[in-house]
Amino acid sequence: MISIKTTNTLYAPDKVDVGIVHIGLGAFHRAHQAVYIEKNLNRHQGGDWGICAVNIRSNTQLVDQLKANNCRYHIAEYQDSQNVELREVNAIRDALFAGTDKEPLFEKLVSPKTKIVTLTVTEKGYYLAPADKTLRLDDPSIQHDIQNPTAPKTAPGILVEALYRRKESGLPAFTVLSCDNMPNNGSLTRQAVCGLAEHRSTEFAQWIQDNVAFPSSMVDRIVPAMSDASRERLQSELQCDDENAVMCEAFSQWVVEDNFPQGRPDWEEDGVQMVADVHPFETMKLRLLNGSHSLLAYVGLAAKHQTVAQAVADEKFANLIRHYMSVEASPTLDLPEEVQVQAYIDSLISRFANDSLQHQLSQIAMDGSQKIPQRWLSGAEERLATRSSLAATALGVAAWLFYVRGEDLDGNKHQVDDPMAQTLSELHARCSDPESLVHEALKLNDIFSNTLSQNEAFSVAVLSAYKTLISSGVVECLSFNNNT
Ligand code: CS2
Repeated sequence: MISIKTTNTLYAPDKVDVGIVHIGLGAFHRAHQAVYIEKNLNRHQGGDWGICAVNIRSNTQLVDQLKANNCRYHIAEYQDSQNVELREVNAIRDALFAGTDKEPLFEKLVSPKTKIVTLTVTEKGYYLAPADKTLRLDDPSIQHDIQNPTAPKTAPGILVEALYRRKESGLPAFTVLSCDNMPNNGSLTRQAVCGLAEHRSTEFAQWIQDNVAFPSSMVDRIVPAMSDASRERLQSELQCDDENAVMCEAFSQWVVEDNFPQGRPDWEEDGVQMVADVHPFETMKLRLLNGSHSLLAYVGLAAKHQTVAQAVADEKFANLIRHYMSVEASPTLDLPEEVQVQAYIDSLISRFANDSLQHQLSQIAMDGSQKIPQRWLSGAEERLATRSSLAATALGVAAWLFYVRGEDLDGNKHQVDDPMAQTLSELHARCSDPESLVHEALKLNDIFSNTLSQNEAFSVAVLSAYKTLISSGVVECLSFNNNT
């Protein structure tokens, strides 16, 4: 018998003011930041930290559906398949699709009431080169925003124009809070925004440097993309008839650098960890959780697993990520004493095993070129500097390289969803033998740093894993000893 706990909104939504504009209205935002704000509004029985959530590229439909429901929706938080909390959320007070006409969005961004702008635009939405994190001036959208600064397309371009208008109106800047999976996401956002603002004027870029706070944050909650099957399940299992509902795990964590000159919700009362330095938490989460996710995705898909839970139920895969986390990734982390890394690893394995979530490996496999540098490669550099083994990481890189070929070992084709998909497909077309393929791939300096590209031990390890993978199959690649 499934146990369902129901939590309802305790405030009058229509009386809540908007103090936060969020760019990137997807399932993650609805299940993570919006839930923290919901708890805050519940505790205060209202207030002025409601959210205006915006999409700038896709998903008009979600915006329309939300608005049709006065932005009310539900979150189903699955502890496991038998224990669920069904939460009503009204924290999003307005939703916008800012496609070609961005003026309604600028109206919100320039409102004196807007104190914070939060972002979940994914790694590629910052237009920073994955390896060295410089602004991608060669990208057509960035070029567009340089040529048309008052009608920008990208998130950094929108922030630049909004900050420009605020400055011109004599309004204080808002605080920009990135909630994407990148190390030092605050500094990186600053880099993207200031890099673009430089093209407007050096003086304005300096004004941003001096006046805008870009705190970093680490966000964590496993929120698979919703599908028809998950919607049907919510309907039949929880009688939740809400087309905007989101299903996720019960666990949630948010670690935020406490730097909000224009004020902020008293998030610490809602379980948010407000800290001076997010970096150790972010690196741990990226290398352990996200690093394991990507490993399960590319290696797991090669073995025809579909979901994270399915992959970790396979002992060989549980062993692979245990080895990767304990032997290869943990030694690269510089953690505060109180963090128990082994307990964190154990908790990750049990979160991955939550089979209610049906978290598709193909979803995690998206945008690999943007994800693997911070998940695997910066740790790999540290391992190589101390001549330490990195067989699981190298297997990950080999399996990723195999995945971006767009065809599995049996000749079945799949779509490669990645901003570098074309480059990667051309690479496969050009290099038919593993030696030249690995050699050329590691020269892609958008992904691999010079240090990695030139490291002999790294290319030997990736090549050896790649050859085993294509000649003998995945299982042959999976004999790891966790004590080495
Ligand atoms: C995942 C993340 O899709 C992915 O790349 O690794 O979305 C992951 O589920 C979240 O970061 C968990 O907090």
